[in-house]
Amino acid sequence: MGHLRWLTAGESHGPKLVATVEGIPSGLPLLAAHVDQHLARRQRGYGRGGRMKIETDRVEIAAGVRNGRTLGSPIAMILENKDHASWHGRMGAAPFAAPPEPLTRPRPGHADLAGGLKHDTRDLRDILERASARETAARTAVGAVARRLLSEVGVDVFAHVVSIGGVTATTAGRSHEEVREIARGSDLACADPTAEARMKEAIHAASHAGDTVGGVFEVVALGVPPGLGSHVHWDRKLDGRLAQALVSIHAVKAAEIGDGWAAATGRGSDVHDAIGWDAAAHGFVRPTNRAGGLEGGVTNGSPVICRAAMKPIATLRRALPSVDVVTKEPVDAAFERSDVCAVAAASVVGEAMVAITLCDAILEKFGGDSMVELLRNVRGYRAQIHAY
Ligand code: EPS
Repeated sequence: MGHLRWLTAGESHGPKLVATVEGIPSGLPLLAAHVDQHLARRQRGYGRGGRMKIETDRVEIAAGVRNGRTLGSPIAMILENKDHASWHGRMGAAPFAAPPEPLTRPRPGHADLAGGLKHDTRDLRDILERASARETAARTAVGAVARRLLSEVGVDVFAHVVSIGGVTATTAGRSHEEVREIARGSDLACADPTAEARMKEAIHAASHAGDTVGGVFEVVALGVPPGLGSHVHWDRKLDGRLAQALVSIHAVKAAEIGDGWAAATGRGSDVHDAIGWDAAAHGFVRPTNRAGGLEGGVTNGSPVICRAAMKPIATLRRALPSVDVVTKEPVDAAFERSDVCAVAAASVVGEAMVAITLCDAILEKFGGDSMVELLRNVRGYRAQIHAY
């Protein structure tokens, strides 16, 4: 809803990625290390491509922070693309000395053809450079700022991989905290070690076949106060905002909240979460959380749970049939270094997008120009809820 405003700029092999974040109150402790830890997590994962060996993403906080604390002014963050060094003469703002070879063989599933048609370019590099998932490094940096604010409010966001290449993990019987800890230690951000081993086999087999695999990840937010979002208008409902945030991630084709698609098949009595009252704690309790923490577009105090489905990456070594956009002849789609599977990385980006969306909803509800003011408002509201 625009209480937290942010934009990224940057091409995959351009000199730098840039992110600007506006709306964070003053007085939030923020160090480059807070951002770098999540940038490093995004670069991990079995099945990543050669790019991850070249880049070790580190943020430079160029504005909006003084002496380790936010100023309330726009925060500017810069990430260097180390790989840019090998793209001189092909990427960069200055006119090229000689025209580089244009990329004319669009990859089915990538933005190449649709973007080429839209922007009237026959060098599809003009499109793919920005469409690349490299941009998610900048989103991860923005998400890290949002996470810092959320942690002051007592909200923790984590993700884990639910399936890859048709192999599904089971987390039944595990607490959210256990899932978070096991996933944090896994190469695939997966909380089921048996499934993780089979997922690696699926990635390995796809790699051998020159192919790619997708999957599903789940993002969980703990400690979310009830009452974020709104029931009154389509664009203020938090479930819709979360879905938009998740589907905007590269290669994500679907998102669900709570039981999502499965909720469409059961009866109402199977789907809805009963309401109880805990007299000792003086609070409402929900023995189940099929709604994923959202009812009517508003958080209900249960953990917020969303899932996103990522299609297999569109850059295949065993290239798919395509058409040269200049000659109109049938060709193999272009292949450049890529990932075989980036679902674990996407789960970190999913954490970032959910954190950004929740941070926006928190700023919308509690406002405040300083963290002191914001946290006072949060405390007052929590006391009000307790007295309800
Ligand atoms: C990525 C950087 C990209 C790709 C990948 C993700 O770098 P490069 O194109 O130089 O290898 O590895 O992007 C895609 C798979 C894609 O389809 O755009 C990253 O930083 O995550």
